Amino acid sequence: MGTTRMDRRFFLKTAGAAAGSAATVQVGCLTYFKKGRSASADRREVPTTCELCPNKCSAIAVVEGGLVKKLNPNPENPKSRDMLCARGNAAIKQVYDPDRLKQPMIRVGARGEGKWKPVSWDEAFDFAAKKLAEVKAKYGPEGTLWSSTEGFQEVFFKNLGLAFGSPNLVRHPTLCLASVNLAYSATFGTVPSFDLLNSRYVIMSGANRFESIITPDTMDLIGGVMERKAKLIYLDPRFTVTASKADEWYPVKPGTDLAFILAMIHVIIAENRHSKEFVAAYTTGFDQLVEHVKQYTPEWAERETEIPARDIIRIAREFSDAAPRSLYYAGRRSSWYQNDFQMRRAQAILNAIVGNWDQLGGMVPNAKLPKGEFLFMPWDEPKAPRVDEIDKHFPLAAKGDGVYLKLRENVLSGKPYPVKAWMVYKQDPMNAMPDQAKTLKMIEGMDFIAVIDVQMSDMAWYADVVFPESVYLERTDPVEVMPGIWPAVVYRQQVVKPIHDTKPNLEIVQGLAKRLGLSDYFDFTIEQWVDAEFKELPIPLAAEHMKKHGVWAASGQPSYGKTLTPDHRFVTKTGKIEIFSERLQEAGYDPLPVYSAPKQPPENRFRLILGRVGYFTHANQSNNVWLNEFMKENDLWINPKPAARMNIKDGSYVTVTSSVGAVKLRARVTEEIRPDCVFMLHGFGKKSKMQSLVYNVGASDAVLLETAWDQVSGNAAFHETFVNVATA
Ligand SMILES: Nc1nc2c(c(=O)[nH]1)N[C@H]1C(S)=C(S)[C@@H](COP(=O)(O)OP(=O)(O)OC[C@H]3O[C@@H](n4cnc5c(=O)[nH]c(N)nc54)[C@H](O)[C@@H]3O)O[C@H]1N2
Ligand SMILES: Nc1nc2c(c(=O)[nH]1)N[C@H]1C(S)=C(S)[C@@H](COP(=O)(O)OP(=O)(O)OC[C@H]3O[C@@H](n4cnc5c(=O)[nH]c(N)nc54)[C@H](O)[C@@H]3O)O[C@H]1N2
Ligand code: SF4
Ligand SMILES: [Mo]
Repeated sequence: MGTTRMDRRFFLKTAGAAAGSAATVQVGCLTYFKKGRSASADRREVPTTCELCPNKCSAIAVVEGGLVKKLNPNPENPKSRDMLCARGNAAIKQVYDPDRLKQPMIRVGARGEGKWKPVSWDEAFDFAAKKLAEVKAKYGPEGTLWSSTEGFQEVFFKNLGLAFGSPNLVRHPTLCLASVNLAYSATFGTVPSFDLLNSRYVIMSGANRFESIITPDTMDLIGGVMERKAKLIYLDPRFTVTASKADEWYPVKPGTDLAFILAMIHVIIAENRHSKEFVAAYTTGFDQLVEHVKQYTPEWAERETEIPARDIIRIAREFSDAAPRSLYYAGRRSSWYQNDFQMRRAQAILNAIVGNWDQLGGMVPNAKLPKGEFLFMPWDEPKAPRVDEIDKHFPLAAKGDGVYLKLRENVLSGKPYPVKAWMVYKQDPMNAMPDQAKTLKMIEGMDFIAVIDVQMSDMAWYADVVFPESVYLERTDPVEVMPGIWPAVVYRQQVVKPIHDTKPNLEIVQGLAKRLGLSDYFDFTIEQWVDAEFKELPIPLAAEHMKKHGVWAASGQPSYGKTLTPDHRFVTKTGKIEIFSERLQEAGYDPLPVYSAPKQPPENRFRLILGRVGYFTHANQSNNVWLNEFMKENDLWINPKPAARMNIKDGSYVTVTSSVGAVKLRARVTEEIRPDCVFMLHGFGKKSKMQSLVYNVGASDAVLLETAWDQVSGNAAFHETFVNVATA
């Protein structure tokens, strides 16, 4: 499909006079509730797209008397497969949250003191624009940092940063999945999906799919594993819900999964179980791999991983027997260890040599559906290089996302140049980055901080101005393509009008752009934008369809094997699947995954590991009144053996200390974790008093985590921190 340049004339032609902005209606919360109770007759069902986590499931909102009464799953989306999770349901409480941000606010006390002055939008915009202009005059546009996490309106925020002239946009991937993405791209030239619905043998390193929900993987696993069509082998130092559903659970020694995978490759090659035809036709570097893995015997791996050699051998045999309908699943959050990239590379190689690429029940390259794409009016390339020096330190990393932790180091040191303003959209670096004290130092060094959020996050709590965004049920957002084995296009339309003095992100960006002389870049309404996107969808009456259904998916079933033709070139240097990677070698990295043992905690110290539960997303929903019912306070999982040694009782308070911080938590003494590590959940111990349910309740893992990153991708290494635990 073609690309459409967006300008005013184009809109006049295609969209005419669009409907007025969503944010003009402001109704007091109380009046609104009252109205809702007396007028239940006007029931409407509005298809939309959930925004409570990155999955973007299709939902149908039931509105009665102007109030969102219920959210139902939308069966038409093949990615969300007629599912709406607990968080998705609780989005209602995001709208009617008494703690939510209700109007723009400017800080009046010291940063973090919590003294705020409610202001008009004009005042807030004028203030921010003046501060940004001051920083630009003093330090250049590169003196401003633009941080954001995925979201359908993120594009507007990023483009404001670019139009302003800053090279310093930084996104969440290097706190999340940068190493796994880079590892699969380095091997296959792309990041595939995993066909869990049709797989018969699945191995997962830590990917906790029954709690850390990824669509459609979670539902497909439930379909496959729970109905016993597939065998699930699960490695995790913790007994998670996924472990409880698996056929076999191995409490692997943390940081040693790479040894397990290399030993599996060793067995498969030694027993001649790899797919000779596939390897010959589609890969390069297999001969080097044969030599390389000779050293990695199952007996050696048993000593590293504490998984018995006989199990490693059996699993390798079962895995290759089940191929191509077998998978070593990639996992999503790969912000684990400093060699994470190589661990994920080894998985990719293992998958490749059994020939499960582009196969039913194997890995499948993502399909995409076309939609209109807009070119913004061009801006000048930024003159300064990125402050994180990504080209120098991480030549293979995704340039547009930046490298978050290296960026923080450089901003703190003022080298290569000072960065003095921090713009934040839909992100909470106070909790998403390790070492909160260091993030606070970075905050202290800023001349100006603005945050766009729906609630008073800890980051917002330290800002100078807070812009309240309307929550997703109050917004219309750009149309989004969801790539996958069975791709879809989804649409988020406004369900109810904003109930407070909030605006969608586009209008916040426009308010700032106007005052920064950048209006021309954002000279459109969201309705115009969306209409123009609909025009490129290859379906009849696309706008009507999307408004009525909220989703469009290709008809028929997914097809496999499109890339398995003699003339297919993978997007790699050699055009083949790269087992041995010259590109890595040229960049100074190991061209094949080399094992190095993780450092071990000294006696009486523990490795801190992280993860999720099904009912919160990251650090951002523990204050949701429905979800908070599931868990009021986070705790520290600790094994009974060390707990007994230290006289720690279940439910008693302990002090947890790392080299960068200390917190107090209740102990949960449980066999469900190995004795050498402890676990805590994300999202508690908030500093923001406007998260009243979790302010100062429990603790934030970010206080304890030390700064470390994966060498190749720059992805944060969150599982490299050792802590002391003592009775409080
Ligand atoms: N300590 C620690 N750090 C981590 C992780 C961890 O487990 N522990 N996990 C890592 C991972 S995997 C990821 S992906 C990142 C995620 O890191 P973040 O992107 O920071 O994660 P969230 O907490 O989901 O969201 C941040 C903010 O977005 C706001 N928000 C939600 N919806 C909207 C909206 O519609 N509009 C606007 N403007 N704001 C909205 C929320 O209120 C919240 O304050 O964190 C990483 N960092
Ligand atoms: N409910 C819910 N669902 C979510 C999210 C959410 O916040 N809440 N966030 C979404 C996002 S952005 C992401 S990135 C994904 C994250 O989902 P996943 O990729 O599944 O990652 P986590 O659940 O953070 O951590 C996985 C597990 O790794 C284990 N682990 C720690 N160290 C090791 C080790 O050395 N080896 C092995 N084998 N296991 C280890 C931990 O105990 C933990 O159970 O979830 C997504 N889905
Ligand atoms: S998994 Fe849950 S929170 Fe995430 S988009 Fe789907 S329904 Fe919403
Ligand atoms: Mo993530």
